[in-house]
Amino acid sequence: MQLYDLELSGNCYKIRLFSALLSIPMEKVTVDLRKGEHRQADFLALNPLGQIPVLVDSEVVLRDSQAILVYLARLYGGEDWLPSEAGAMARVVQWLATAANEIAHGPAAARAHDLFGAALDVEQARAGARRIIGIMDRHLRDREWLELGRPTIADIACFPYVALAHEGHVFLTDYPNVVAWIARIKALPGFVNMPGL
Ligand SMILES: N[C@@H](CCC(=O)N[C@@H](CS)C(=O)NCC(=O)O)C(=O)O
Repeated sequence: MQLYDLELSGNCYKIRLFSALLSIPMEKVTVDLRKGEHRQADFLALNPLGQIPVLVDSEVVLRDSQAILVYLARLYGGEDWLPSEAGAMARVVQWLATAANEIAHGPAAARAHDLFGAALDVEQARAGARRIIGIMDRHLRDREWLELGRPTIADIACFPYVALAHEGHVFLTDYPNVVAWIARIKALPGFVNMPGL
């Protein structure tokens, strides 16, 4: 299994973290965005969107960190990380959508602006970040994990860009339940770090 990867990418880190937690062997292939390697024809053949991460598992080629988490969770995680029962699965998936929408356009976008110079409305991104992190903080007031009372891929998908929010100048001081949740994820056996965390 190959992961097309970059160390500073929070989306790639979701996959590095999950594969470390489940001890899934993975060969990493670095795609240097600054050199434009994601726009070269051989990479575009894997993902026409020109984005990392991409997972290649023999004939299976997947883009999007949430989709890759789903694949790995169902292949290696049994019923633990993404259960097959309809209600439980949907509760996890609603947070995968949150990671791809509110978190991507909030804290991840603010970080992309401040760290990599992405051209976007950073105040709008920061406002979006505070809104979704506030919603998560209220949700986590009486919960240890986002859903099902245990770690699932909902937590893995939402974790990186919330925990990296300070790199977009969004600080977690007002969100104690999110801070406690981050500490719980960092204490999971097999946890691996990324720069900035
Ligand atoms: N929805 C995708 C987003 C992936 C994404 O935005 N990747 C960034 C790096 S973190 C990228 O490849 N950016 C290069 C570009 O869009 O040109 C996911 O969750 O994997």
